Amino acid sequence: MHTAYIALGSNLGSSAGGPAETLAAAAERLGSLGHVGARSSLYLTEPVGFKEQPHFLNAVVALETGLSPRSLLQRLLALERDFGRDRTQVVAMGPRTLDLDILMIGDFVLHEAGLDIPHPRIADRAFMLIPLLEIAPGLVDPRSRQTVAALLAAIQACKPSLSEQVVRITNQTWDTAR
Ligand code: PH2
Ligand code: MG
Ligand code: MG
Repeated sequence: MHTAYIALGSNLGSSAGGPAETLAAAAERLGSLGHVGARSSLYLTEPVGFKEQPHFLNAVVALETGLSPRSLLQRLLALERDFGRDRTQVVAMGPRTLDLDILMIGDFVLHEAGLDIPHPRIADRAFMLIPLLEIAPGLVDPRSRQTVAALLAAIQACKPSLSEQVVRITNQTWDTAR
């Protein structure tokens, strides 16, 4: 068994409803891949990369799973498709109904086709680090060997406006399922 940390993101509605309902339904479906443990709060976040798109909702959940990294990835991609993710018309970094990214899984460090673990951009992305810090404050990134708190402090040092870009929100649908 490994503990995987999965980042959830959405800025378009799906069959489940708006982004908040989509993330809540997706978190529930993650239960079919293992045991969902801690769930972060929901965060309203400024789009990173491609700016001309709606704000995102982001969160991170811990998943205890016996799946291998590759199997977990396949299952996450299938879940994304179930929530209407369309990878045929991709704007890089563009809007999506559901994005499920493996941030870390156990102590794996992998650089394989389509499977880069820990997430290759985690150290630049406050929308991943802030919710991850909330649920796993002592976690160490096995690639950089830095704590999540140290990675976040490094971003904060050059981007003091970060707290405006990643805002914790309350949402009944998400919070009642936590
Ligand atoms: N995902 C991206 C690109 N940009 N920005 C925010 N705020 N949240 C995301 O989840 C996100 C993004 C590509 O996966
Ligand atoms: Mg993704
Ligand atoms: Mg992503």
